[in-house]
Amino acid sequence: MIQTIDLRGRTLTNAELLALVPRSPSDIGSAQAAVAEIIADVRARGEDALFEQAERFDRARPASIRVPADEIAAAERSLDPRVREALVEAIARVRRGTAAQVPPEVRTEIAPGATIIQRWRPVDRVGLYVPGGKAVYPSSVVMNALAAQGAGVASIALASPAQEAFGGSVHPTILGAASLLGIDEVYAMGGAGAIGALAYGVPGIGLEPVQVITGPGNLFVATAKRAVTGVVGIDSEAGPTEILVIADETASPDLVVADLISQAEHDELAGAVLVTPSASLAEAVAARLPAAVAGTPHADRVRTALEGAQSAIVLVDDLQTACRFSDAYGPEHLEVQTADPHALLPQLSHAGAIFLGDHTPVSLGDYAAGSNHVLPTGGQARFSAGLGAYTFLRAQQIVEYDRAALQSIAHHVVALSDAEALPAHGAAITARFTEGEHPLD
Ligand code: HSO
Ligand code: ZN
Repeated sequence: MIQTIDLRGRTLTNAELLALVPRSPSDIGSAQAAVAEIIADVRARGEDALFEQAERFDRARPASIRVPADEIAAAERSLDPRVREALVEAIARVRRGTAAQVPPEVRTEIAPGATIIQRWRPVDRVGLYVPGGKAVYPSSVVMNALAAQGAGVASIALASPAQEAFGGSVHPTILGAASLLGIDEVYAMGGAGAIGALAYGVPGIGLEPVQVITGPGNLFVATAKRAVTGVVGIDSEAGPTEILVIADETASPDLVVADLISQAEHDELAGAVLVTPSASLAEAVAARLPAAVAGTPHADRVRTALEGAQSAIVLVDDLQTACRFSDAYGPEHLEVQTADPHALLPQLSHAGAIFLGDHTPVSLGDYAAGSNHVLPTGGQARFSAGLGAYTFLRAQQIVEYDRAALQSIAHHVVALSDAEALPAHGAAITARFTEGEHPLD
């Protein structure tokens, strides 16, 4: 049911490893033209375009695009008490984890009388996108909102597709989670149109443009986020979820099977990869997968994901090669189930999040570990981080020199400004001193 890639006995360069990584290509380019049209329509016709798009793409007729505040509050009261309690606990844990992500202000004395302060400022307003497709993810509301709130973002707008099953409004569990997080600005809009509306604003309904848009979504959402980048900042272009497990002979095949299936459950395109030097573990996992898949509620989806080109059991010579393979892949989620998981950490650089040991499955992180579950997919972990308070923060340097400090560096600035044929730069320095104390004397 799952392909095996046998790399044993082969010495591979990083480029060769990369070529062997089981992953389906992203086809973000394919939706560009359609997405540009959808966004242009929202900019031109505002709410009317959003109503039309809700009908066309979500087969839903929202009574209004902005969800009324009393509906959001009512949704919180109607939350299943078990779900409410779990959300409250998840919120508390992720809030604590997020607080640790805010870097402190640092003051550096470069020379006597010369200081630079580096401080971190949040953006003013952000847009959170919560998908409404195959599954409803109140946990994603928690992850996105807390990262922004932890950064100190003052204004949050949430967008989620209109759902016909709920009178054309946003799914009540999403609304309930939003209310628990103190979010009262919610819009029943989805897909590329929603991203355009957040980026450019919709004056007719009082939707002010945001500065950063985050959150997962389908191909159209990812394409739209790319299209508005530059107008706003984005977290990353979220693709199908993926899990890579590095395991040795000490790992439990049943736990590995359970964890691979857990993420394959998201999507037919989800990727699940086991990398191991243990032939017996590989065999045991391959042997147990079919029955375990058959017994899982979303068996068809899981089977498609595991049979796809993006999933594999990869046999390697040793754990060191397993780490090299993982770094070449750059997984969204990396689990390490080995005798000494900590020993591998120095060799693991490119992963959205790393889950260590037998008792830290990815699904814990999906909901309630205290970490964030919005993580870079498709190899983006090689150059970007998961969502955190820092996603909404900008570093800012505050520079202050006193007179003596400026005087002592002045001749160097003048020399460099002369070298660049920008003498007015130097003149702005010398203008601050009288002839007798001329900095070049
Ligand atoms: N594993 C998903 C997040 C999620 N799982 C939400 C369950 N609900 C992407 O990291
Ligand atoms: Zn998940």
